[in-house]
Amino acid sequence: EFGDGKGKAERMFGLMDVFLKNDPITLQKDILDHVEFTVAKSRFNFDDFEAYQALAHCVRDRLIERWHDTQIHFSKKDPKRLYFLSLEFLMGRSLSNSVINLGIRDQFADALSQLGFEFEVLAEQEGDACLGNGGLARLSACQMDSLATLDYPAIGYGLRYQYGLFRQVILDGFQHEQPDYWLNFGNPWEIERVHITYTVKFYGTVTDEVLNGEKYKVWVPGEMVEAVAYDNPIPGYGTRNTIDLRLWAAKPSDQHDMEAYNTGDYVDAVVNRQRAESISSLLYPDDRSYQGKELRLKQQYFFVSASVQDIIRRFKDKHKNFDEFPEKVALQLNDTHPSLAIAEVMRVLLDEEHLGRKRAWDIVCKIFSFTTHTVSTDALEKIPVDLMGSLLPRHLQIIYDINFNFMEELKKMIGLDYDRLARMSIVEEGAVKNIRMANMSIICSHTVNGVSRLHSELLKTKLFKDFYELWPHKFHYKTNGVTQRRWIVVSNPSLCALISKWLGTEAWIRDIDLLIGLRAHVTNAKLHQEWKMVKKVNKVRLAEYIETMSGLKVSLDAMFDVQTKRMHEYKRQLLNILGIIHRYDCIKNMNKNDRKKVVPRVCIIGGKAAPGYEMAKKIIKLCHVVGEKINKDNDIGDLLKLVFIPDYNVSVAELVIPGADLSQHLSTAGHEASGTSSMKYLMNGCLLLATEDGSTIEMIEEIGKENMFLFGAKVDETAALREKGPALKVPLQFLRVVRMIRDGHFGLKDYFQSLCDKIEGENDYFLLGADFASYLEAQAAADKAFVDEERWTKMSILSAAGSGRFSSDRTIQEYAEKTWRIQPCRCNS
Ligand code: Z16
Repeated sequence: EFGDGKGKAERMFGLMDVFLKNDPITLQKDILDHVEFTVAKSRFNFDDFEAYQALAHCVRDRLIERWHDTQIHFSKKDPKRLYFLSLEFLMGRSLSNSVINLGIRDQFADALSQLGFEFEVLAEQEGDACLGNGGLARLSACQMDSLATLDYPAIGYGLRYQYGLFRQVILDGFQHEQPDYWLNFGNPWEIERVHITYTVKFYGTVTDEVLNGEKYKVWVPGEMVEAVAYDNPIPGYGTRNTIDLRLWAAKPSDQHDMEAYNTGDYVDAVVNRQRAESISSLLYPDDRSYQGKELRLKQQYFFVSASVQDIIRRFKDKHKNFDEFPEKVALQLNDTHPSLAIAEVMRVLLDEEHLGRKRAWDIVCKIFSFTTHTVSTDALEKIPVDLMGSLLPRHLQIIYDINFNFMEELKKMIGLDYDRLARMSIVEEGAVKNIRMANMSIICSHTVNGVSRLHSELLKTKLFKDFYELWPHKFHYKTNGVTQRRWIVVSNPSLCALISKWLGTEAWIRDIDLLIGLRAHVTNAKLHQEWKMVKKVNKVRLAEYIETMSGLKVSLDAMFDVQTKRMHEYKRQLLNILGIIHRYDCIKNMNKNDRKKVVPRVCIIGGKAAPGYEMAKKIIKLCHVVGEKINKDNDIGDLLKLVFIPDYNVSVAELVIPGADLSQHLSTAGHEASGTSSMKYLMNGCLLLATEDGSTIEMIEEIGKENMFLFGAKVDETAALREKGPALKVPLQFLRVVRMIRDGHFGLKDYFQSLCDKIEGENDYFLLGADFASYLEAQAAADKAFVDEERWTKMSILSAAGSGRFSSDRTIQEYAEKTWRIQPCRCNS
């Protein structure tokens, strides 16, 4: 890794000028060289996309340079490393983020303008890397940015899907899914490592063997697949540190099925080999339901096995035995998706390293930490035992073994409470036996983290109560955060400049606590003026996008009221739509004079529904039919518009969030583990209309109730409301609005009946009826505040100023100090 000997290194340094240069002349030359030699176009004739490609490669060179320095530095220092295991990373675009973090955005912009190109225009050429579903996946991406920026020696591991999350296309108001074959145009942000490969085994049988008088298990696999590493450099901001996100792709193994070759059917054998690639072919688009699919389990094990081999190889490069393993390795499980890593580490230590059960178990217990992202039992992953036994026979044995020992220990501690024993067992008994991945993760991790304080309380009192009572010390929380680099600096350059100007420093980009400094100027008229200008600029940008996308012209004087997130019943997009119908109905019934007092609104909704989630898809269709009716109603004009933004993803979010005046976070209390979109809106000075759920509760502490529009039942009130059932008082307006849908006011009468059934009477599990009156009050309060421009601007400034706690830098620092126990390792060269 270090080259061979001093002489060679010296000769190398003599040849190059140490670092790549970033003056405009060098950059222009480098870009043109990439046009000619990488993109293979004439330097006198290339279009925007080709310019983007050349530019991207130019940035890539600089990333690789720092990446090397960082890896060599880490390798020399051999610090304890964090291995962040996640099946999903929602990275979005890389160009702007990279040049900003490298600190060379302006130099590139200059160089490009001299070549006749505009940086912004080229940046728009890049497609999103959508290797994840939603909040959980974007959280991983934000956390990678913070890990790099804070100089932590960390590596992310995941899967290099060939198809990212489906593209959402709306046809006649219905969602259709299209495959996202995102690698079609090449991916300059990854480095293929043809020599970093590991063999991953599946199926087969386990036999007993004796070695030096000791009995060992030997797994004879039935199938082998090769994992190839693709490294994605993640640059930190204000540091040379550039860390690695290593994604694995499946390739046929040479050992795959030698049998087939011997039978003589060469063509069939080669075609069959190719099927190995299907393991990393696609991302599952359901964000919280598990169907016990074999391919999904294969994906989980594939990426876990390759990562664990890589981790152990790296450790063994520097250490003679496993004594120091727990002092050098921290493994973070992002939800239960990578939790097979527990059984895999156990298997390697037992069957391959022959450490013996006690030592292996001792190591496992010291290295894993687990973060859970859900509040609902239904969302907890379960793997049918039969499936596990056929795909991973040795792992099933190990899991049974861990469970047996745990059950024995547990009996000693709690006695023969069979109900509780059954609840805590890793194995769920029943018609189909299942492995409960969450139970395994809790039992084998030293720490279990929730993603907000409320979430953690719910874990302790409900979801994992039995475990909390047994091991209270294991349970913690690290409230989620998002990175201000992407969510302010990249996506909202005007706000970024304004903040730096008023704080007199750019240091807040690394040290978010400084944002509080804005409070000192909260009544300053000049700041108000500039703040409103920034919002205007972003609203113009969003309005233009809406117009090109839907042909709809929207008024910039209207309040831009936005709800963007995955479509889910618990997130209650339906409540939003019912509120819009109510507003429409009210305006229709007003006289001219009253209409003058109406605050004009542009309601914007965006989000994908899981392809198999009927109700979520109906909500999308409802949004479209209601929007159609309202937007075509000339009598209403600019007073109300409803827009659905199709294919909501990271790059669309970067455009929508800065342009929002108000954002809605409507989950029924107790259902959103944290919520992270609210943090992005908050940082961008957007006001929040929200229930007291997830991380919103902590926002109240930072921003103050008086600067937010809160509504709805609190978490400890929901159970009583549900119990009331039919006796629950629901406002007349609610019944009226639901009736309008039922009666076919917006068409598709029959299609929407089932949707209406779900929110009426006892079926209204998510309490839309119960919260409706309070929701309308909060909306009215928002209208009132919006009319008072000065008050609104003040609230907006205070929202951004108080958002510091919700930076992923804070989250990561807490994880590093309290859970992973890792130290920064800054590369200065
Ligand atoms: C997901 O994005 C989340 C939870 C989950 O079980 C599965 C997926 Cl794909 C979300 C939570 O819903 C959200 O509250 C939280 O902020 C986010 O994970 C990150 O923790």
